[in-house]
Amino acid sequence: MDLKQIDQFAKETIFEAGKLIRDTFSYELVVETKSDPNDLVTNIDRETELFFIEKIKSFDPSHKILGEEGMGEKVQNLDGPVWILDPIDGTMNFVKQHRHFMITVGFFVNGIGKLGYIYDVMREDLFYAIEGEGAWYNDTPLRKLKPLKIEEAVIGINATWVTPNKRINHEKMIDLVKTVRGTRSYGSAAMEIAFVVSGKLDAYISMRLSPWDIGGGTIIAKEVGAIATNLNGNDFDFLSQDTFIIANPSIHQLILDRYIEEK
Ligand code: 2AM
Ligand code: CA
Ligand code: CA
Ligand code: CA
Repeated sequence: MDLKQIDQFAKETIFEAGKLIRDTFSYELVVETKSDPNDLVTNIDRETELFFIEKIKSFDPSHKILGEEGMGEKVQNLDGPVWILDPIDGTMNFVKQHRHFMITVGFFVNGIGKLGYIYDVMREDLFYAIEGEGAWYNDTPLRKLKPLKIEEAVIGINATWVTPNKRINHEKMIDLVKTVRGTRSYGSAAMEIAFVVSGKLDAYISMRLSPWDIGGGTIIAKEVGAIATNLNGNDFDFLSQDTFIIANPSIHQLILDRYIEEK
């Protein structure tokens, strides 16, 4: 398998999809809801996923595709070459803000992450990695993350987690928010992951994400030394939904030990 060739194909397809989104969304956006009134999907999410499926199938029909909108076949396992992709991560940002939404793509072979991409569609910024070769922000190599103290950390976290909830001890989350230097909430998991791997955030925590939200990002994470796990400290479950943390290696375990207590 020629990873360089697949990387070239992935980048071309992502750039082309990004251009299609930029060129069309201002005049033909149809917004619907999915699991709840805040869970949005648009015709462009679906069309972009279909665009990827058609491109990948003509590139190599043996490759499997797992996408958020379920337009690919049902993926039961990660055997062989598998693309895990989210055509638009941050759909609410897309609909409301017309910015801060990502295309994110991971290419796995037998469950091992080989190529990872997070593309900021409006900024035309690409974060990507090739397993074992490093990670880049556009043409600039991303450096290994430098250690820091929790008091110096800026973390991505959704405000609802510091209010009483069924899943976690929110008092400990309040402690975390008070301890760190600052918090941010961008509304796109892939964008927050891109910020952690490039040192613009030091951690990002989510109570529920799906494989396509993080697939590409975890591959970039590995190349810069960021640690990505579920909130039990184990590998994220790529065939289901799971909790998620990605963090600078100097604070990952500390956040889990001191501040995360699941009910
Ligand atoms: P999405 O925009 O692709 O749906 C928003 O906080 C972040 O969480 C986005 O990355 C969003 O991805 C993701 N997310 C995962 N499950 C979600 C859900 N049920 N409703 C809204 N956002 C969800
Ligand atoms: Ca969605
Ligand atoms: Ca998503
Ligand atoms: Ca999505």
